[in-house]
Amino acid sequence: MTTTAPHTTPAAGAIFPPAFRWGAATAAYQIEGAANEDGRTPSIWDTFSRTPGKVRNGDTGDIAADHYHRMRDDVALMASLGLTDYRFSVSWPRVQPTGRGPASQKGLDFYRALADELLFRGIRPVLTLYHWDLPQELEDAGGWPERDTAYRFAEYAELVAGALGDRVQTWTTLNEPWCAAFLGYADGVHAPGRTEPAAALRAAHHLNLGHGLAVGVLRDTIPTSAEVSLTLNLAAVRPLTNSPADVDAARRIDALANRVFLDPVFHGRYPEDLLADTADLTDWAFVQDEDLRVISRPLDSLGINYYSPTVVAAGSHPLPSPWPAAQDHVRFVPAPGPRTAMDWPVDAGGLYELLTRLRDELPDTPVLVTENGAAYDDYVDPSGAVHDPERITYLREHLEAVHRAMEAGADVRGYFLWSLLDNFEWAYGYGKRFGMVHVDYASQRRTPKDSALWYAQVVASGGVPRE
Ligand code: IFM
Repeated sequence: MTTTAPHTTPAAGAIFPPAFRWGAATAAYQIEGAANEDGRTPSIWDTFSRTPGKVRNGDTGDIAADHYHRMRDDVALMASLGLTDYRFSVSWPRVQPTGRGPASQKGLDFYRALADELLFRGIRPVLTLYHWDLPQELEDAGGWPERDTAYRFAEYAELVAGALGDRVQTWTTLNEPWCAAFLGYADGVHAPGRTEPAAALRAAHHLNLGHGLAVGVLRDTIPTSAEVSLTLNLAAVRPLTNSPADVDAARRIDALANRVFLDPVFHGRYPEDLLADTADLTDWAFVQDEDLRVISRPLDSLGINYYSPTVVAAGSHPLPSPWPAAQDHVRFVPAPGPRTAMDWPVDAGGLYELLTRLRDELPDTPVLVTENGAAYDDYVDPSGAVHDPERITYLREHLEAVHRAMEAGADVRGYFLWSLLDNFEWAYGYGKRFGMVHVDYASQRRTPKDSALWYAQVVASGGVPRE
């Protein structure tokens, strides 16, 4: 494999600070495979993907990109691309089968070996504790709508922190709790596939509580120099017009997508308008004394994942919906612009908007862009290459937006491309390819796409070359 990038200096273009972190991201269920090995038990995604009609083509994560068996080669691939950081998630049912009790030594050994391999190659491990693979037994006991799940999560965090605290410097509690709560429990398009809007609000709170409890455990277990973080997929919400009704629709979605996490985590309160908007579904009595103090334990950074903006107007949308109590108030409007294979609009302005919003609202919190990228219908051509010019354009525009936001004062410390490898894209199965490295699932052959070679050049030169 020849992926080593030449050391070039970007001719003018966007030049990032020397300490900027250049990474790629993955998640356990999406790449590991080995679903039934070494004591791993089923997660909600194993169950969901086996439920007919839930995942395109009946795809499952049983084999995925077989990373569990190819980890060392995959880390070598990262090194050949020059990555400074690698963001991965730990599979809860692999390290604590069934979600309770002692750790599986084999499970922990895998992640210790991964961290060691990364460190050996000079790549910083960035560990996420929860990227949606709740042990099925915990869902059988009620899942995230149950308060006990937050305590189980803290117990699991302690096991992982005890085993990897000496190797991993950056810790993220949750990835995209919005998806876990609202796609999983209100919309039902993600595991566990429930369509219970009130339960989704409980789930959001218990994810927040689990996060806060885990922050406490991490602070007590890992070195004080370690960085503790949380990753949110904040929505860049735009009203279609400036009419009061459209602006109010945007306010509702901002509360349900953004402030339901940002406010308790950074300000120790739930937004009043969110409580009012959802009053017909719940009185929020599940928020107990002390919860908000736990949830708002200080963080060292915030991760944000961004793909495309969200445009809304006054109106309605059908049920089931991931937006509890908003179906009679909000209409979702397709944003203009070119589309990715997900049919998501390409609009880097949304990333700039989010980063400058965080600059203003959380001026003391450094930010990592922990996911950004695009799916396209990539294939290996007869010469063995994968040409993906649209992805290069997408990455260029978004990196330039990050750079513009930094010039405008946003404290952005790193960028993680989603994703290192093509992988299991949840309900879309293997039909959507987000990787900068193509995976042929039959042979498990990895082929760096043109975008990987381009990104390697960006990393090597510390900036985005002029087009
Ligand atoms: O693949 C997902 C990832 O697991 C979470 N963030 C969005 C990505 C693309 O949909």
